[in-house]
Amino acid sequence: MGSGVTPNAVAAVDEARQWDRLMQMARIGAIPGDGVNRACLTDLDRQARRLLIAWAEGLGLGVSVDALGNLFLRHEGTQPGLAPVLTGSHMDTQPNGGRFDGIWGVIAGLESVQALREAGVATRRPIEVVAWTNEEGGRFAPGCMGSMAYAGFKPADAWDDVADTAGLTFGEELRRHLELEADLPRRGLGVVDGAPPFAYVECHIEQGPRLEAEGLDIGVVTGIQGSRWFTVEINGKSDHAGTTPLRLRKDAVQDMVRAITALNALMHDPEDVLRFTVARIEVSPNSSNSVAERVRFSIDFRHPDAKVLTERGDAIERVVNGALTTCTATVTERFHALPITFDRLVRDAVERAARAQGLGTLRLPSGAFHDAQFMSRICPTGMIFVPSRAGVSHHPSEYTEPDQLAAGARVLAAVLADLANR
Ligand code: HGY
Ligand code: MN
Ligand code: MN
Repeated sequence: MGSGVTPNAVAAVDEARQWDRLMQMARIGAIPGDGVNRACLTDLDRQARRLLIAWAEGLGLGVSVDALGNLFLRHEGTQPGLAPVLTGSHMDTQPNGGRFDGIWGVIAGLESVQALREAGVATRRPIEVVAWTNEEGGRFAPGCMGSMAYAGFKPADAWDDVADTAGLTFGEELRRHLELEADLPRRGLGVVDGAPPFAYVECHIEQGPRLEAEGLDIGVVTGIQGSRWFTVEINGKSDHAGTTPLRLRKDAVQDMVRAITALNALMHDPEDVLRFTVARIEVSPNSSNSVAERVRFSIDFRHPDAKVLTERGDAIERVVNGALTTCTATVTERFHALPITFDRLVRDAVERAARAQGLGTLRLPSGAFHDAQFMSRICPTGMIFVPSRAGVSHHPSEYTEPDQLAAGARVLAAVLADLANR
């Protein structure tokens, strides 16, 4: 494709329009401190999706939903039968989340497609903007359910029995969600029902400090580190806190402390590359004067080296059981995403587009996981990062400047025009 049209599309990206859409989305589930709490498959999630659909329909994009609730907005190509280029991210947030994680990737996709259409840039391939279901895994663990199912990594019903803290299951909530969106055209599920896309490119905030620290504009993401999630359930016996001698207790909380202490030793890394987090703990009966009979705690373990991820992750169950003194434990793996390296095709297209626009680029891996981790199994995939203020994310103070977000969308517009004309 001649480079003559791409500058028009790049110029057609509208910073104020993109920012206004992001701020409208941020009002759906707004929490104090400029944060957002918008869990997947909730009324807030559906409200945000309806707003996005209204914008897309206003542009003449085709709207459809698949069996996992993944939402697609299609810009038709001059050769509709060709495999499309996909771009997008997720709309669900952490419970104490920010205004940009995920949702910017979806809004940037819409903005870039709108810019291409306004600039009259025809593309051979269709372009589809996608909003993946449940990337965060906050309400229903694990994350990336929509993209994992789309990429054939797990069967569509793999998580039907996963329950949220209210006892509602993912399967029930997904069925209800699809009924409430029954007016939207349905489509098959990714590679389960059809061919893979030609390529996938995802815009996302960096969620780290490097672009800001180095004064650079665009992260050319080289890959994503591996992640493994586990749930550890420890079972003991409830007793009266005032009358039961400690030597007779089966105290699940005390054994949890021993297990986490032993896991900290297993996960010790003087180079501080390894990431080990326990952040969700449920105690039963959760009463200050009854000895705990059961606890459940989460493990989020990450590392860029598959060997470390495998060896230390596989040791978790042995280390937990070795630490217990009076209780028993069950260790269940919930999520297993190996480290991935992005394909050169998309990575180089991102770097070329950013440099052509005079933007400073940095090649870097992602510490956060993304839907792109699973899309990279089925098609050439890459990501575009923009700076995060102080590297903060998964917090209401998450922030990226309007002009930084516009620069990311301009790179995306050029990359989409490039890939969709190959
Ligand atoms: O947890 C993650 O890495 C992503 O931000 N959901
Ligand atoms: Mn995200
Ligand atoms: Mn996130």
